[in-house]
Amino acid sequence: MTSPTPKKVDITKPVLSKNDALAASNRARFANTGALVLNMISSPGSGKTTLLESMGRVLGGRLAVIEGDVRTQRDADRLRASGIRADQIETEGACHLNAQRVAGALDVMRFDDDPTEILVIENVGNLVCPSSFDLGEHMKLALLSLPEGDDKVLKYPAIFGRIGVLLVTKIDLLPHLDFDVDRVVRECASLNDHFKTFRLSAKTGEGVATFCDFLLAERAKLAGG
Ligand SMILES: Nc1nc2c(ncn2[C@@H]2O[C@H](COP(=O)(O)OP(=O)(O)OP(=O)(O)O)[C@@H](O)[C@H]2O)c(=O)[nH]1
Ligand SMILES: [Mg+2]
Repeated sequence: MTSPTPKKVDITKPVLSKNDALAASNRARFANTGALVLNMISSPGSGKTTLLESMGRVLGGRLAVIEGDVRTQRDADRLRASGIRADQIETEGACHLNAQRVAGALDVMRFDDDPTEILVIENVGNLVCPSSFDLGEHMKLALLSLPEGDDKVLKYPAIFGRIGVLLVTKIDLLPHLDFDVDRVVRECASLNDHFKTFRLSAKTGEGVATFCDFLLAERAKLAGG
């Protein structure tokens, strides 16, 4: 007697559909306040928090941040020390944020009554897991920093295929590293036909104001302006 062929059950499906429902509820909250919301994704250490500190110098009180890390409040502490409204989610082991944890952070921040114009959700440092989880954001953006190497886009197609913005960061290091920015943009364009690229340095501030202007213009479009 032959044993029946085992049926494949995709256990990620119910998790993702529950997440999608909660993401839709977050999206409705974002629509109510008119804030532009970004899901910021990259490898650990590529410069997400440093860029947010630099953006805070340009955007002032228009910027708020939800931080995601496996452990510690370090990133939110850094941002608050530079005067940016921030709340920290500690995932206690999970390699990505989910819509439910973001909803909790929105409550803590009293986001619905808040004047935030740009809300950035800094995801857990990881180029794989965060790409599958909708948080209700308007746009995913990925950082790729020069020290990581210019071959990464095609190795991590799920995220680079879904982004609205590609930030090539730590551009101040270009004279010291072999990094072909055009290759990165070309390979991203082979996966994605709707992203914009910015080259910037959070350290020198190069490109940061231009990027912030773009975000404010995107927010104005949401408001029909
Ligand atoms: N040269 C240079 N260094 C940078 C730049 N941005 C960040 N760094 C450095 O990169 C390191 C990591 O920066 P973080 O901002 O903590 O990186 P992160 O992506 O937030 O890291 P995780 O939250 O751990 O994922 C720090 O030592 C920063 O000083 C930059 O534009 N140029
Ligand atoms: Mg960080």
